[in-house]
Amino acid sequence: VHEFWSTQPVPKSSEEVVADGPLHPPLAPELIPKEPHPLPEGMEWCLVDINSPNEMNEFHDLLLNNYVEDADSMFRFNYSLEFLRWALLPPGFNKDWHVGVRDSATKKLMAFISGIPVDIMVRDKTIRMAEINFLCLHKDMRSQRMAPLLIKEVTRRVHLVGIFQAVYTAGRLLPKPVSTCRYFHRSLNPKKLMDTGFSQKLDGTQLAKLVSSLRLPILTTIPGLRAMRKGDVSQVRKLLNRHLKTRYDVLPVFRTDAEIAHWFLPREGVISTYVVDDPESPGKLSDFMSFYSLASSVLKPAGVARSKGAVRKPHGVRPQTTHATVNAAYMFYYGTKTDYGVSLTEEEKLACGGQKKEKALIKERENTLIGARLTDLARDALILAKGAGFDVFNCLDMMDNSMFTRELKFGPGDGYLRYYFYNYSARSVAADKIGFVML
Ligand code: JJ1
Repeated sequence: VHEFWSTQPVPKSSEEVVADGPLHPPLAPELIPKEPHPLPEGMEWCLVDINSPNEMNEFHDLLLNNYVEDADSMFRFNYSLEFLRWALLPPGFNKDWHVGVRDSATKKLMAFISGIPVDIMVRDKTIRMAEINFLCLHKDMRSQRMAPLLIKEVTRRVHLVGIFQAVYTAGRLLPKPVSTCRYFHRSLNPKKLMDTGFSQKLDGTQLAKLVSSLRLPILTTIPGLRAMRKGDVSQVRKLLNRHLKTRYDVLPVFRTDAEIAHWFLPREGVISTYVVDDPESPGKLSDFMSFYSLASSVLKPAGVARSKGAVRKPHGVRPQTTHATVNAAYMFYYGTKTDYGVSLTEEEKLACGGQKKEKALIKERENTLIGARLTDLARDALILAKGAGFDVFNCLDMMDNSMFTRELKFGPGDGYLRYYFYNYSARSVAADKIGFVML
């Protein structure tokens, strides 16, 4: 069934993975081809220089017209130029992993795939991996079996630097996800979401009710919440690494302050990070949270994508079609110190009658506190996102997000995100144990 994936070091769909580990050992250098895989006649490999405004415009254009869409082709991701620079130029990036394919005759950019280096911890093991993203084929060359060539070529380039594992996500089901996450959405601009077909059509009365139930305060509520600055970097690093390690089974390890500065210092229209600078002890951070900005283009007017045979709505209630994009904020990483120092009284310990029950009770108390704190942080994130003009706030049911989605009126979307490893078979991971966000 999988002409390509059945030849690759990934678990078979049918197999249940029972132990974590590589599927094949590191390749001896002489077994790694020194030259790119051949391409079909008329196509050639290139690098896309992320620092070149011209090449970036070509890359941006390719994605704008050909990248990921929802199941009904009503929306397509619209990554901004600045976002793509942020995503592809982290500390330690490798320019050889920004791989393009051009039409030899016209030199038009027809395909792309990228990798960036990342240290991923899977349960107790930390592994240097390539994080593969932005695989994109021009619509005119779909079903020419090009994706396998791009994947093999980026794999070869990753192998050349002695890395033999990769992590990637896809909306589609491939062999074999280590985890499946669902998208959740919190409407900030219900009228616009309705008009673009992003959310369900409602009549005037229903919409008015919805608008009032979704109303948010103008001001954030957590005392000491402010935008992150350079001086916060090392505290954010410690907060984040600890939060990820104590709560999740799959997580990135942020080894340097430079990485934290890159991924978290605010960049207008790209990444927003807020810290809680404890008013009791100024300069000491107790929490932080972040969200990134990713618009989607509106492809078809709502109502056109109705299933065959559906009755055309009378003109008066036909949706507006004047919005070009839906501006979405996506939950990125957060961290909190809230669970420090939860302890039991002697009385409670006695009542537990054993270490095991004590541990469970402490965990339960920590979770209650963390849930309440994350709900406050996420509510402030919604307020800030609304104030910044976003139409919707998105997240997955990964990390501890399910602790706040219900209370904050997120609803499930129709999209899923599956997490995969290349050359690493890992026992499956529950969505709420995934602590690694892909852009
Ligand atoms: O955005 C998504 N779905 C939206 C729009 C659906 C339009 C019809 N298909 C959605 N809307 C409902 C919102 C509603 C708001 C109020 C509360 C209840 C919900 O469900 C989906 C995610 O749900 N997006 C996609 O499918 C895009 C692709 C996702 C896969 C990404 C793969 C990335 C690969 C590279 O890393």
